[in-house]
Parts: sequence; C-alpha cells; structure tokens
Amino acid sequence: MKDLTPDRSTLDPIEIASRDEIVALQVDRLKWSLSHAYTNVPHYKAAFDAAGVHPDDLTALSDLSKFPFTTKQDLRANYPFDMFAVPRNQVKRIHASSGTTGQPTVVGYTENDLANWSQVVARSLRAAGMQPGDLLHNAYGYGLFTGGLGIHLGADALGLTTIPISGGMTPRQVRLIEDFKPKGITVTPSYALSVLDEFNAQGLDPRASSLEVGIFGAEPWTNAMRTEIEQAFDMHAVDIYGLSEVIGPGVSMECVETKDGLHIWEDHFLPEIINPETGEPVADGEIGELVFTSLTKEAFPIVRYRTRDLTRLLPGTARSMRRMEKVTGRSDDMIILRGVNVFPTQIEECLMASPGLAPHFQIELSKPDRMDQMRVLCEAADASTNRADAGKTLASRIKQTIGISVAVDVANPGQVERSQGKAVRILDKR
Ligand code: DLL
Repeated sequence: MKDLTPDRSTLDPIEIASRDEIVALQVDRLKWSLSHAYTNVPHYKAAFDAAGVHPDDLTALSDLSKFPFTTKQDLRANYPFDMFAVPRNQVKRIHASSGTTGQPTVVGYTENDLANWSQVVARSLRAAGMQPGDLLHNAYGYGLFTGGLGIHLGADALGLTTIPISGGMTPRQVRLIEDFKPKGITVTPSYALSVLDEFNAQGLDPRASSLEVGIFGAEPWTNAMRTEIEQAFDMHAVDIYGLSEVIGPGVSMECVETKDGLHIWEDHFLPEIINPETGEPVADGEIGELVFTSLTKEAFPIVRYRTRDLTRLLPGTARSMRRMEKVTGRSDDMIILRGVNVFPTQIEECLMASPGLAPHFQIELSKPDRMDQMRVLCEAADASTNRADAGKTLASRIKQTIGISVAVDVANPGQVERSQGKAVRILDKR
C-alpha cells in the first residue's frame, strides 16, 4: 500500500493548533450555540428553564454538564421543523433519517452550515489521503440520507473529481471502478464486501484495481474487517463517523497515517462521554455513551445529543483534536443473551478469525421456549469449506471469547443477504 500521509502544510491550522487554542475557541462557540438554541428553539428554552439553567451560566466547558440532554424522542416530538433555529426560508437543505423504526428525524442546514459541513468532510477526505485532483467513487446513498450528498459536498470543497454513483447496481460499481480508475471509494464497509464479491464473480482481481483508499462508515465495523478489506483490495481502509442529528458524515475521521481511532473535529462538535445509566459524564479514556453539542450550527443547533453510540475519548495523535475509539456498537444493538451483553461487532470479530467463512453474517434472535436464542447466519468462503466443521469452530470460538452458546448456520456462498448500504445485522424474531 502506498504512503498517503498528507503534507502537514495542507492541513487546516486548527487541526494542529494547541489544546489551549482549541478549548478557547470551543468556549466562545459553545456560549454562542447555547444562547442561539435557547433564544430560537422553544424546545431548548423550555428544557433549559425546566432544568433551571440559562446559557449565561456557562463560563467553562465543564459547566455544560448542567444542561439537559436532547434525545431522539425530543426530535420526534418536534417533527418536522420545530427544532429549527432559523426561519424555514433560510434553510437551504433538509436531510432525514430513514424512519424505519418510527417517525423520521428531520435536520436542516443554512448556507453557512453547508459550508462548515463541506469543510469538515474535506478535512476528513484529506486525512484519508485524498488530494485535490484525485478521483473519488462515492457509493454512499444519495437522497435524504446524509452519506452521499455529505461526502459529495466535501469532495467538491477539497477539489476532487467525484463519481456520484450512489449505492446499488453492484456490477456497474465494478465496471466504473475498472474503467474510471478512482483512487478512493466512499462506501459502507458491508457494501464494500458486496463490491468485493462482484469483482470475484467477474473474474477480476480487486488487488489490481486502481483503489488506494476506502473510506468506510455509517455502521460499526471492526479492525478484523479492516485487515480483511485492506488485504482483499490492497488499499488502506479508514473509518469515518457521523450522524444526521449532528451534521452527517465528517464528525470524526481516522487519519490514514495512524489508523488509531477517529479524530473528532472539535472546533465544530464538542464530545462528552456519559454513563448511559446515570447520565453523569465520565473521564476521558472511560467507555460510555457518546454525546455531542454543536458549536457552529445555525439551522439545527443540537445540545448534548445522546447518540447511543458507545466508545471512549482518547488524546490526539496525528492531529491535536481528541480521538474517539472505533464505535463498538449502539446501545440499541446490544443483545442481552441470558444475561451476557453482546454486540454484533463481537460476532464479526469471531467470524473474521474463523477460517473458511466469508465475512457476511446476520444474527437471528428467537425465543422458542422462553429462553432467548441466538443463531449466527453466515456462509462458506468457497466450495472447499467443510460447512459443518466451520460452523462448530465458530460456535466454540464465540463460546470461548464472548461466553455465550449460539447456533451457527453455514450456508453456501452467496446465501446471506447482501447489504446495499447499512447492513441489517439483527433479525429479531422474538
Ligand atoms: O450514517 C452518517 C454517515 C454517512 C457517516 C456516511 C459516515 C459515512 P445516520 O444515518 O444518521 O448518519 O446514522 C448515524 O450510524 O449514530 C452510528 O450508530 C452509525 N455510524 C455512523 N458512522 C459510523 C462509524 C450516518 N464509522 C449512526 N462506525 C451513528 C460505527 C457508525 N457506527
């Protein structure tokens, strides 16, 4: 793999500023953001008043813990536009979550918000090793989902040539990679595996493709998956994180030179980690639920938003801004199986360590006799795999490393449902 480390002179000065400078900027911006939310969004005025706090009470970052959290329910209760802090005609763009689990969450952006978003995404793409003039194959979905259009904005700002292919039509994805020869691909890691299958199905060598870096996010994925994808394509695989409620992709990004967790663009998004049960902030380094407060957003300021994503904060390395560890999972995706907490990423790790199995999987939960049962649905890497043996090996690895007994079904290659965007990992039949 080529060294893609960006030249430090091309970074935004704030990326390598001192911690003192970053904190001073955060305090100023946080005061503005809290007062903007309080003055312009009835929900925030009511919530701050009920908690007995006022934006003027904040003099240091640590004062933020006095302010109330915002949850997905709050956003739903204010559907569609009541969380907006500017008149509707100043909102240039609207995005929304898919709403498959309830009412969609609607978010809005002013012209300045779009400019800031493009800046943090451009920074992220540069951190992945992309440079002005490079070709980017953008396979995140275009539409209400923030992935496609969010990456596109940042690619424009960085001066890339973008192929806005969006998700789906996998044979065409492969053809355009072969014909256009992009340097980078932006895609969910699970869909990258579908693209990989298609390379193999067409008898093409993915390692011989032009791709030098894959920028993967929108769903949890493990370091084991990183190794698998890097080897399969002979390219770097880096992690990009974000959520619509905070802005979209580009909240934090892993640097290609270190691949040691994701630097949070702290000049725009202030992170906290809290104990999900008590709501109390925990110290940097401790695992808990990630909470974000926006520092510059005009249309849709967000105060102490509970992401439900679990991770921990670590000091900066390649950049001055703090890192978050790769997200292990969402608290919503945590399965409690006979008293043991399990995340799909743990199953992924066991699967990747098991020879003869393809990296595709789903987890089926059922309750045949009042006891929860988990079945891992996966498939053989190729016809040479002994499916029964491979299944036993995976079940015993899961028993040893996670401590739970599960059934494993190893199907023939191609049988597990493929992702076109975010993978559906859990099939809950209880
Ligand atoms: O998934 C934004 C995005 C698009 C990020 C493209 C990266 C690339 P939502 O649809 O609102 O936004 O979903 C946000 O997805 O709270 C996490 O649970 C999960 N997620 C996003 N990125 C990662 C990641 C986009 N790198 C939700 N690792 C978040 C783990 C991620 N989970």
